[in-house]
Amino acid sequence: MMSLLGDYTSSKLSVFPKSASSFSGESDWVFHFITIVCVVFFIPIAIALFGFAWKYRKAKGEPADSQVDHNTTLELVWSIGPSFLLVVMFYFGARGYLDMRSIPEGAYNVGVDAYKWGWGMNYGNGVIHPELHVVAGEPTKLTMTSKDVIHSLYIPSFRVKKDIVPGRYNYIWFKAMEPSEKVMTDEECKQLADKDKEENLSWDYDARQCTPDGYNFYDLYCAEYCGTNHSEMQTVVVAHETQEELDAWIKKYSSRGPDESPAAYGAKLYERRGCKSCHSIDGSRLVGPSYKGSYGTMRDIVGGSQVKVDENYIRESILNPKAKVAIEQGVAYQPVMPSYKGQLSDDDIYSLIEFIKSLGDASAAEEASESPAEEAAEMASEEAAEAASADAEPVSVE
Ligand code: HEC
Ligand SMILES: [Cu+2]
Repeated sequence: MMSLLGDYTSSKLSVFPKSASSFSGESDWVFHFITIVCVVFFIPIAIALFGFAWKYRKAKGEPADSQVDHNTTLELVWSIGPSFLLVVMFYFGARGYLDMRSIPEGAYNVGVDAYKWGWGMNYGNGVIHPELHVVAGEPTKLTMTSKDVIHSLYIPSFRVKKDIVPGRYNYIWFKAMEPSEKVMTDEECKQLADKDKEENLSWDYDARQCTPDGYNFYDLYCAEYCGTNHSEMQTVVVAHETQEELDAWIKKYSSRGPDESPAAYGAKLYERRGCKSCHSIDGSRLVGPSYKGSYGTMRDIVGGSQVKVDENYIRESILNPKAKVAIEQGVAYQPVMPSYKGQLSDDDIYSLIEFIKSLGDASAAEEASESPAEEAAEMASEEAAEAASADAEPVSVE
């Protein structure tokens, strides 16, 4: 479960989260102005309504008499007077809207990929991470697409919200005004992350109120109901002080470290790239099958045949999930997994496969019990099968 609320002000009186973008001052001002005007008109009108109803009431049974009369001056005053207020509201509303619609030249561009149920922020060069990182004081433009249904990106403290519609690009821009603070040292973060790993937990943004890199954050939500786990479609925004700091952060996530094992990096991708929201590693059935102990087993697929969960099947499942749709205990899964074609490098896929293997490998146990002769025979037939499948269907990643 996730709930963020990293950006609410400590003041108990404040209705809104922190005002943290170049839009939020004016947006709040217009909102308060309209609210106050409405209240100022509503109260005297309501009082007059009840007052006159009381004053001119008739006793029961008495016939109503017609009172067709009017006061031209009075009617002109209460019609023309408030229309000036409407023009003022329109002016400020339209000005704010146009400002939000015109993206400044040279804005820092981040791609946003929304899917059921998570976010992939694309920083270019294959770096995709669920957190949105930007530079404070500089305009940022988000180019947003959806893999499946309509989502909506909403950053309350920046006062920006925009629907993300499948099949087209939608844009949004903002300028974060206040950099996020580094509230935890790298050392502390590492200790917590190691502890999480031991206990098989993921980073708790809510309890710690900071990111795994130690920054406090602004909340980012999906604001368009998009299915079962819509309420968990949340992530965080971090505003860095300088472009250099942001670049350093991006670099940190750019690829597998030189000493990092593929399985360990695969575990990170599993969290970062959203596999986690649909696949468990403890055997429980979520939206998709659990990875636990699945490697090397036989999987029933829609259409009536079976397939061995091996490197090729996993790779195909990641690049073209609808090619073979899994069935478990007689119940087929909904084919809702998005394709990761062009989004994961070969090394990423390799790392994910090694990660899945590390969660239990049925074929390793099986092989160990086989006699050398059997093993040789199997290897020969496997090679033949591999050669055949390579001819039939080359899998490409761009
Ligand atoms: C929106 C939910 C969703 C997300 C996100 C998702 N998957 Fe899936 N995945 C499924 C479903 C549902 C199936 C079963 C249906 C099918 O085979 O298409 C599946 C099947 C698979 C399979 C075949 C598993 C088996 O045992 O038969 C693999 C492997 C897989 N996914 C890997 C991944 C990886 C790796 C990621 C992240 C990079 C990922 N999935 C992200 C929903 C998801
Ligand atoms: Cu959504």
